[in-house]
Amino acid sequence: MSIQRKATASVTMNITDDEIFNDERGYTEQFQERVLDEGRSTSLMTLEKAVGGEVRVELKLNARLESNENIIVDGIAELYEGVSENSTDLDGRREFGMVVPKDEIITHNVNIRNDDEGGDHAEITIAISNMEI
Ligand SMILES: [Ca+2]
Ligand SMILES: [Ca+2]
Ligand SMILES: [Ca+2]
Repeated sequence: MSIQRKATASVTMNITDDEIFNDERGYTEQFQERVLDEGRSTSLMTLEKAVGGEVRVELKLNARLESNENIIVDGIAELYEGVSENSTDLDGRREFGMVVPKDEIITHNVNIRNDDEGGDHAEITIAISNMEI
């Protein structure tokens, strides 16, 4: 019998589109719940938010349940900035990992910046739980 656990992800995202006078700000949050089967990588969340006509932040979280019942989370956050919110100019990228032991909740903060041109930034808070089904 293979192991199954329930993962929940609760994410908040604060984004700032830097401007000379008044910065433009945006906020979003999302909650997701997924049943994980041992050994198989599963998409836990994708979240995208655009702000101020120029900035877009994308977050992807994947989760895998190990045989010791730890949940391993791999995440990628990307900040795009250009002449529209659909810009494909990637100006900042963060990869990160989390280990969430059985019956625990782990929180991780990701700060992403416009590394190429400065100014714009986003703060992301990610809480993942590893629960019984
Ligand atoms: Ca701007
Ligand atoms: Ca703007
Ligand atoms: Ca740019």
